[in-house]
Amino acid sequence: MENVIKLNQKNLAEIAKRMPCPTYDRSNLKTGIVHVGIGGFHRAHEAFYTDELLHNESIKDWGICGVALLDFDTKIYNTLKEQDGLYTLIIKELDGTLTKRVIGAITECLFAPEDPIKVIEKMASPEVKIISLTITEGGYNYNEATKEFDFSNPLIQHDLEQPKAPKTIFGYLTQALKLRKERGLKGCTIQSCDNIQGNGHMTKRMLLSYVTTAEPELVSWIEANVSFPNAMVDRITPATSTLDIELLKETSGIDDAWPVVCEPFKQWVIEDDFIAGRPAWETVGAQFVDDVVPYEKMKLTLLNAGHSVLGILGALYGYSTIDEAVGNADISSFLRIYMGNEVTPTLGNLEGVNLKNYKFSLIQRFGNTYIKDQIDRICSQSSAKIPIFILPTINAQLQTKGAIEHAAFIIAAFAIYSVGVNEFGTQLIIKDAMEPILNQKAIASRSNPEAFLEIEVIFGTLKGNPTFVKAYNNAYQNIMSNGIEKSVKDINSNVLNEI
Ligand code: CS2
Repeated sequence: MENVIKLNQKNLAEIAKRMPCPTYDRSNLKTGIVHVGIGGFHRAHEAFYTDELLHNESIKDWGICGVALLDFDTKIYNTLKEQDGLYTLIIKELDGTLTKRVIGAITECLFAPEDPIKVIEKMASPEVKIISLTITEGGYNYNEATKEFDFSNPLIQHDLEQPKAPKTIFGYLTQALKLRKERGLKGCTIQSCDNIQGNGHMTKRMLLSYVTTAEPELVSWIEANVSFPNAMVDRITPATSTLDIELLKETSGIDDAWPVVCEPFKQWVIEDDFIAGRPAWETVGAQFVDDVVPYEKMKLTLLNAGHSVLGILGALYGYSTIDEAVGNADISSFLRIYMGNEVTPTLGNLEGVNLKNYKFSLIQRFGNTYIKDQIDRICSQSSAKIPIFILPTINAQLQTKGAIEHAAFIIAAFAIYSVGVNEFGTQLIIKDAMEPILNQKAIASRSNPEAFLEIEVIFGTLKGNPTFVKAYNNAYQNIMSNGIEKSVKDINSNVLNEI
């Protein structure tokens, strides 16, 4: 398309002739939310819901200040700054059509490494009622082996030594809450939007561990003045590709350096525990419930674990996207058996949820061929994901003597994946904070498969469980001797029950 228009506030009226844009007055919004972690997921989810809400012109208190916490986030910060916080959301419908719109809810952006004090002041500002987080599963600094906050992390040590120039979320929150207390201000809500079971509980426990050491006299103030609602968040948001950027230019004439692509489905189930008030997100589709824990468990152990299954097996088969993996009948059958036989018995009764439909809808969502969700994205940081997505199922099934064969197979496949090359000779891109140890143990597993289970921060006490170890060893040997395709067929053939 000729006459490509750069996305920014100045050009918004012109852009509105080409695609739906915010119709509310962005300059007139107070910042009620500080959000840390302005990656694709936040922009497809919380910022999207908030943008919908802001179209009700009477709502003026809930603009979002996006905070980029890490040096790694420089590019997204620069992009959003240049585009006045605006970006395009491209929803890839199941039939391949694209629904596009400009999202305007992020009205300010801050880059923490450049000016930490500015971020702390913003978090402590009286008009801010919610500090929300998408800092990834690994960002909570939880040690699976000790079940405690990990004080050995050098960044945490840095924050304890230099509290006014923190690097971690815990350092920032502590300083901001301290300021609120000293200034006699009200507390606020800290709202996790990450894929963690009991994400609010986890945030509170990890923050209080840090504060107990860093600022012990702040602990009771936090307990009385800060709330930490649990929430289940859901929308598949693959990494944006250069093709997405080019296509947006060609089809809509919009030059957006970093649009976000996502699936049509979205879900947000939140506990209604917002000590300083909250946006009426229920008017735009969020659900407020008293206890979100069962919903979280369902989503983490079916959707996110399902992703990991497809990602790890898919990589060993040589696929590069999730729809390719689920499109393979044997992998899809493996996933259905895992969900039906191993995960479902651990979920108990989920009131109001049709679990069968939920599982079917997941297979359909994974199969959206337009999303092209990258296996590399799904497999990245698996060392932080597996303990949350898959281990709870294994542990619960071991306790009730339920089936664990497919789960053990996934862990064996993960060990084989972590060598970094599949049986067809394709190099696997392993993006993982624990990559060196994963690789070292994966190589040691070639002669002694159990070596991989020695990574306690991922697998906890699993290596001491003979039932699990036996199933794991069988799966490992089977994959190594017969190849991934035949061993998946074999393990499926022993089970009838799917979904
Ligand atoms: C994925 C999630 O990162 C992952 O492994 O499972 O990003 C997933 O796409 C979202 O949680 C969907 O809500």
